Amino acid sequence: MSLPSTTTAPSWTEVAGAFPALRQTVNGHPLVYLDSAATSLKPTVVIDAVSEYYRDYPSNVHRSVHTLAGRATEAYEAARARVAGFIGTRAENLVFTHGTTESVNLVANGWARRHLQPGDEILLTPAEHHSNLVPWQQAARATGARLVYAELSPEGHLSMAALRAAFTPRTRLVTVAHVSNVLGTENPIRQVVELAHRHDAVVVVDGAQSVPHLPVSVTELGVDFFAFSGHKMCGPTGIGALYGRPDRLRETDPLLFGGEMIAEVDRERATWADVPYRFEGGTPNVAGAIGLAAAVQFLESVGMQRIAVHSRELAVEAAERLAPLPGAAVYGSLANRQAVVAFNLAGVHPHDVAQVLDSLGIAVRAGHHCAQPLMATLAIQSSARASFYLYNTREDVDRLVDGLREVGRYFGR
Ligand code: 7TS
Repeated sequence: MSLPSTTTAPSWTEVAGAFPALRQTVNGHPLVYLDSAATSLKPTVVIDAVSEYYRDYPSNVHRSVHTLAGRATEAYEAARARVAGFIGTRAENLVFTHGTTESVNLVANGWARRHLQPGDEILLTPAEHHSNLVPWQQAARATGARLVYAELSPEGHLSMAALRAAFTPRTRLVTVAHVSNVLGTENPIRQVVELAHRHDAVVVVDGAQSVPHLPVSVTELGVDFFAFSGHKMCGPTGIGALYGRPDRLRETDPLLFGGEMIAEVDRERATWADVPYRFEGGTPNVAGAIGLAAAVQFLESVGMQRIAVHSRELAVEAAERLAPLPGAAVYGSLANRQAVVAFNLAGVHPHDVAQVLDSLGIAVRAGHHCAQPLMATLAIQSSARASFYLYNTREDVDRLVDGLREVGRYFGR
């Protein structure tokens, strides 16, 4: 179903009805999808926008003059403008990438390797997703820079005091997740930026878990770079973006060299196209960009403020109801919690938790969540994780809690 084109926001029942994947049973039960932090479901409007491109105007962009190519180019650039507007910036500051991982790699390779010197420091936290950690390890190795960690507070929050204490005259770059994919904590990015800029350090924010859930303005946050993924915000896989402040993008080297990203090429050398095109070497993911723009339009029609409140309420309710279950440990505190609840049941491996829940039609993730340093900090190997989004309901929380009671019975707890 596409959403009604009224000016009033759709009800949550109408929203859930827009996601065809929810119209199925899994292992004999209606699907409860609680793995949106890994990837979200896709609404019909997104699937249709992608199909329409492939069906009606499947052309390359920025080259041929024929009508279909013109339409594809127009749609691709309109998508850039819409996605940029969604995060509070202009099209020329938005680079399409294949997702957060590529966006961070672009900054780590193109900016950090060019600007960091031996002994410079990259400041980050132990809660980073591997995609916002390993690229910095590599950049540090290549430049002789060092990684410095600001330890988390006892509740698992980014501690501004610890961050402040970790700054030295050599701190050149600070990188943190906007929202942790394990703890669900929203970090105070504005304060981080204020502190970092006072020390002339560049701020790179991993927005993979924030852009899907919160109204975000990169301009208001004042960040230098901001990375996010389309597939976690109702868009297709294989598309995402990097925002860069115009001056920062101009001092960043491209990651991919070849077609599309050049101005002129002779036998010996080449010059680069303008920002942001110089960062999009090769044929881009045209369908992905068009699908992501449809996702943004969909999210805007529901309202980001409403989505933020909705998924936070469900996560907080889940956390509050899980905590008293026998042997339950819920990670992270309720304060600042966004849509994610990571937990363990004593004596039950999280994979077993996920398996039993799956047998009841409930999809959760189990594992280290690509955050092994955080697992080590929490002194656990892995956890189960339920993550909520705009199509989830109170009944889904009931089903999760009932499912976990069943897990407890199954394992004799
Ligand atoms: N950063 C954070 C905070 C993430 O949660 C993820 C993906 C990434 C970066 C990487 O995004 P990608 O689109 O480039 O893969 N997180 C998860 C997760 O929590 N479960 O599966 C993927």
